[in-house]
Amino acid sequence: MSEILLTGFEPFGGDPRNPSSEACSMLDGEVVAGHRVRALCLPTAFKVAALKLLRQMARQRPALVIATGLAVGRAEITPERFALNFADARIPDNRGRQPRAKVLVRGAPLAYASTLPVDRIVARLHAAGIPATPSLSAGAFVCNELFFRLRHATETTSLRVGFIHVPYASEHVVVRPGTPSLPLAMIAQALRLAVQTSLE
Ligand code: PCA
Repeated sequence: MSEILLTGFEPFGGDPRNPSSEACSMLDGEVVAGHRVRALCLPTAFKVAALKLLRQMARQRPALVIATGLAVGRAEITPERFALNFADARIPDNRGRQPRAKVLVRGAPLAYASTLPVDRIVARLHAAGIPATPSLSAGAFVCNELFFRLRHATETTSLRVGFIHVPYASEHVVVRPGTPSLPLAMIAQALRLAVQTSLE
């Protein structure tokens, strides 16, 4: 059976949990639209995360790759439109690296568009009563870097790949009172629908 690769990140920035990897693991092993979902948790670290993802893709040869991460402060599920060839970290990553105003890949385009059907995903989530909106950019931290390297590596292929930022999970919000959040089960359902929509 062909496979879908779904990735999330380990906790970072002092937070004890990261809903992105937790929601992905909730889907691990599930069959969605005839494809087996495999979840992978990536280290929140520049370069290392992308290396691990690309290695897994070479082994697994998935039919679709959706990477996800936490965007603290966002209230909705946000499929990203563009990956930027740029890193500018406000905080160090989990290995202490903090690139400031750096080009990621010299000679590569300034940006790549997602090859996921971003607007159809958002419409599908709205139809399911899940708050969602397209986002222009994944920022300039590890999530954007992963998305950029993923797009760069697949530019000459027909593989659909993209990135979705998720809000804080309501189950974790006790750590950050007042932060916008969605229940983990809703985040997982959003990812399931995003996979389905991307395969249509
Ligand atoms: N969010 C961070 C990195 C890991 C994660 O889950 C980001 O938005 O870059």
